[in-house]
Amino acid sequence: MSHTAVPEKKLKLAHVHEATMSSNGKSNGEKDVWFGDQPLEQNDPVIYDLIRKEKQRQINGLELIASENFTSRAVLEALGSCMQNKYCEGYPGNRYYGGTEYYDELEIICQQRALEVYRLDPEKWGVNVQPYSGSPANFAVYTGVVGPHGRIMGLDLPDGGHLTHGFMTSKKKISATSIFFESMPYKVDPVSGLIDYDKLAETARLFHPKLVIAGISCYSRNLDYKRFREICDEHDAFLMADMAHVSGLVAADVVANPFEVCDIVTSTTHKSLRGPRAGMIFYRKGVRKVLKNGKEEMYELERAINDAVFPGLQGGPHMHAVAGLAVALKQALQPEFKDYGNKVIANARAMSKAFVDKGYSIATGGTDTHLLLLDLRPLGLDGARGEKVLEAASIVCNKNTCPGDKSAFKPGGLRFGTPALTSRNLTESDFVKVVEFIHRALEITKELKALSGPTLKEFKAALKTNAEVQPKITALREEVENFAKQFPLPGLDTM
Ligand code: DSN
Repeated sequence: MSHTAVPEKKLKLAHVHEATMSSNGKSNGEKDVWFGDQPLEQNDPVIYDLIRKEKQRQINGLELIASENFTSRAVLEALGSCMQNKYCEGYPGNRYYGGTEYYDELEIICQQRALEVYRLDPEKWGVNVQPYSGSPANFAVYTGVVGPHGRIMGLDLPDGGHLTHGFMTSKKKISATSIFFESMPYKVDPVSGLIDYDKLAETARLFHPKLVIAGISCYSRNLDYKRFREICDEHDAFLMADMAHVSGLVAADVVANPFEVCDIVTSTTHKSLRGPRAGMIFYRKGVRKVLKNGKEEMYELERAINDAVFPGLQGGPHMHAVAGLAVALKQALQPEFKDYGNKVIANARAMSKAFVDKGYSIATGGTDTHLLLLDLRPLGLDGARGEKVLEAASIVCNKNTCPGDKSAFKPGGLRFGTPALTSRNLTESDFVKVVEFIHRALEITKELKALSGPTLKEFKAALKTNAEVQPKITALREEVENFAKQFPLPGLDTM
């Protein structure tokens, strides 16, 4: 509907609304049918109240999900801006709708900042900042570069890979990336927990992948990108890094850098990068290699990837997210961001050491990054029970498979990450205290497991009703919340 079709009365109401509102939020006399200027609190108290409660939960709790973070007030303001109102199909200078002048400028600034953050030469690298998030970004790369039923190899999900790296089980192709592309996973060594690169090389010699994914969802060690490169080169395959988890750490230059040897790098932007929920795809440009006859083979990724994002898979980009991303990238260019990256890793190491000091087992023995995987199997516990008790104590993390686990549905461990709490300025000694809280919750988990029936359902029911553990959980939650409240949350003044 064109705006001329909107009844004039409605448009007028949007303008006169403030003047005609009484203190109880009702309009004086005229029936308010448009609500254009009404604050959320008045316009939709139900949703307002849910947001208020969620904000309180974020303030009171200890957020340890490795893929989450607290973005800044400036990013939240950009996300909540009028930039969300506009359709912008196409790319800068070539849009399908009018009125996109400022969006072209915005998208170009965002692209420039993205290249600058990762110290990339614009002659050799390009970037698409339109993907809605990491999963669409990965799917766009496979669509544009690999093609239908082309062969991909990614780290298996139970071994720390991501759904979109081709996940399937023996019974079902679960991710669309294993339905529309032919997927062959590689794995970690079940004892060391480290990626088994020799086995990956051996399997690749049989499978001949078109693209190998170096990326993780739960793996705490630096990836050996050079080894991945060697494996790809044997098959003339593309090497794609999915740096979603570590994109902030790569920006801060405190972990292994995928850009040195990869052809393509995808990412989300809301994890360690601390931006809005969105995605990016970086691709190489120029000469790919010099052939034996001296001719140059060029990269042809730019067109393939851009076309796959739009019009291949997406419609209008979410330009408010692009605005938020541009803001986050500017923040990532500041010297303070390097400091943040160093602290994220120092805090993860402090957490890992504190667990080991208490006799716990950490997959791979420690961490080089922002996350660690606590193996609960030696204690006779599992991730699902641990996660539930921690949640009851306002400590938020997620159950995760450990090396050697047979199924993603019965995970033996818990994944913890430090990006979010580092954004609240917790230091290494604070994280040692956090480990103390987690230890107490796991002691309660052991006790409750012995008292409840054998199933998870019985355990969950007992968690709500058991008279012996209830007071312990309540006391722990109070301590956790009092501790958490000392650390201000970024963006607190925005809704
Ligand atoms: N859910 C994210 C993670 O935790 O790794 C990735 O999509």
